[in-house]
Amino acid sequence: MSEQTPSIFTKIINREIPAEILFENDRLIAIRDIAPQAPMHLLVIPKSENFQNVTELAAGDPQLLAEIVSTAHNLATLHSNGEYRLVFNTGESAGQTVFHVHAHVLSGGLQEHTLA
Ligand code: IU
Repeated sequence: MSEQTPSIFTKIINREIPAEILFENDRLIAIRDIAPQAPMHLLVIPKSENFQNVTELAAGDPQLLAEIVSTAHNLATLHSNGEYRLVFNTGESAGQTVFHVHAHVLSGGLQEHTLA
């Protein structure tokens, strides 16, 4: 998938594309990944389209990055055993397909090499 505006995630936030939404506040949304790579595979997504990847997010809004981590913890506690892997694919060669920053939150019976 190439870059697009609005992004696929903005369309989900705007309810133009369906998704299973597990959490939402004014700054973030969390959905189930449609192609799960683990028994629990969620995406935590800032609503802002200002950041394409985690490097930009960490530099531009570190508090929002911290909120992603606490949201991942809370959802892994609610929907799994509280232990989780957090993955930010950054760049096409690293597997990033949607250039609207998002964290993969994987939990429960992970495969050794699962990188989302
Ligand atoms: P990536 O890190 O940019 O490759 O992650 C994009 C993810 O978005 C990928 O795991 C897809 O399965 C997922 N996804 C989704 O959950 N719902 C959608 O409608 C679309 C992609 I399109």
